[in-house]
Amino acid sequence: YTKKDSMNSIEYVSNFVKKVLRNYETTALVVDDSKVSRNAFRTDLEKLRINVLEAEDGKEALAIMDNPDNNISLILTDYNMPNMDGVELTIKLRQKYDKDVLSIIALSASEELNILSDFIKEGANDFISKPHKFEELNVRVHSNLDTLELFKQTKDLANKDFLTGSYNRRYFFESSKAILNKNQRKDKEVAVATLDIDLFKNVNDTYGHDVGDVAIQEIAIILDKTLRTSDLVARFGGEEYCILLEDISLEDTKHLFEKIRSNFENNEIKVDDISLKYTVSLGIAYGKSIDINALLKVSDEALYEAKDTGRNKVII
Ligand code: GH3
Ligand code: MG
Ligand code: MG
Ligand code: MG
Repeated sequence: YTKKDSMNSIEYVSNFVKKVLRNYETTALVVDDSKVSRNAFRTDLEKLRINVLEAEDGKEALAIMDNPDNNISLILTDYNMPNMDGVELTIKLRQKYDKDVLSIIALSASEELNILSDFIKEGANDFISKPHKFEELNVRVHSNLDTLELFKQTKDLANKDFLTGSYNRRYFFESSKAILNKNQRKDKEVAVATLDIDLFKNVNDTYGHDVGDVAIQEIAIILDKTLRTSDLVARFGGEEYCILLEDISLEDTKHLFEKIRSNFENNEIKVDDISLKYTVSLGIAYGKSIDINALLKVSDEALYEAKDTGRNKVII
C-alpha cells in the first residue's frame, strides 16, 4: 500500500484495515494442474489474508464454483491443464458469472504469451506471468478486488435506499420477476405483505423529522431480525415496506406477520432522551400468481382494511 500525499495517517491506516478486512472475507480459487504452482500462489495469497481453495483442472473448478457456500470472487487459472484448459474454463465461467461478481486472472508462462489475448477475449480480467513475483500478484489481485468493490457500491447505489440500507422499490420489482417465475413453474403460492407505520405523522409532529427517520430505520432492523436473508424486503416509500416470501404455508405466513406486528408493538426506540413506541398495520396477499402488481393491489387493499378497522393488525 502506498501512501498518497493527500491522505493523513488516520485515513491511511483505516484504508489499510478496510482492505485487510475485505481480504479476510475474500475467497480465491487457484486452478492449476501443478501442485507446486498451486502452493506458490496459495502461500502468497494467504500472506494477503485471502482464503484459498484449489482445483487441479477446469472441471473441478466448475464444481467448486457451483457450491454457493464457497462464495468465490476471484479465480486464478493456469492455461495448460488436462480435460479442460484455462481458456475453455474462462468461457464456461463467463456463461454464468459476469465481471461484476467474479474476476478471472490468467496464469501463464512466458512462452505461452500468445494465449493471453485468448484469455482476455473470453472474459479474463487480467494476467500474471509464471513464475510470479509477490509484488505483481499483490497489485493485480488488489486492483481486481477494488473493481469488484466498485461494482458492488454502484449496484448498491442503484438498488438500495440511502436512509435505511434496505432495497428500494425498483429492486423489488426487478427481483420479484425471477421469484414469481420460479414459483409459477413449481405451482407454489407466494406471500406479499405491505407494512405501514400507524399514525406516523404524529411521530414526526411530536418528535421531529430526524426522530421520524430513526423510527423508519427501525423497520429495517426489526424485519432483518425476523425474516430470512432470502426473503425480498424493500422500502417502498415514506414509512411503507413491501415483502415477498416464497416456500411458506398460509398458516406460517399468518404467524410470521403476526409476530412481526407484535415485535413492533413491544419495541421501544431510544433516541437521545426520547423513548418512543409505534405500531404497524400489515396487508397480506397469498396465492399463486406471476403478476406482482396484482399481488400488491391485494396486499394494499388488505392494508387499507387494517387501517380502517383500527390499525395495529394484520389482514390477510
Ligand atoms: P396511517 O396510520 O393512516 O398510515 O397514518 P400516517 O400518519 O402514518 O399516514 P401516512 O402513511 O399517510 O403518513 C406518512 C407520513 O410519513 C407523511 C410523511 O410526512 C412521512 N414521511 C414520509 N417519508 C419520510 C421520511 O423519509 N422521513 C420521515 N421522518 N418522515 C417521512
Ligand atoms: Mg499447467
Ligand atoms: Mg402510515
Ligand atoms: Mg404511508
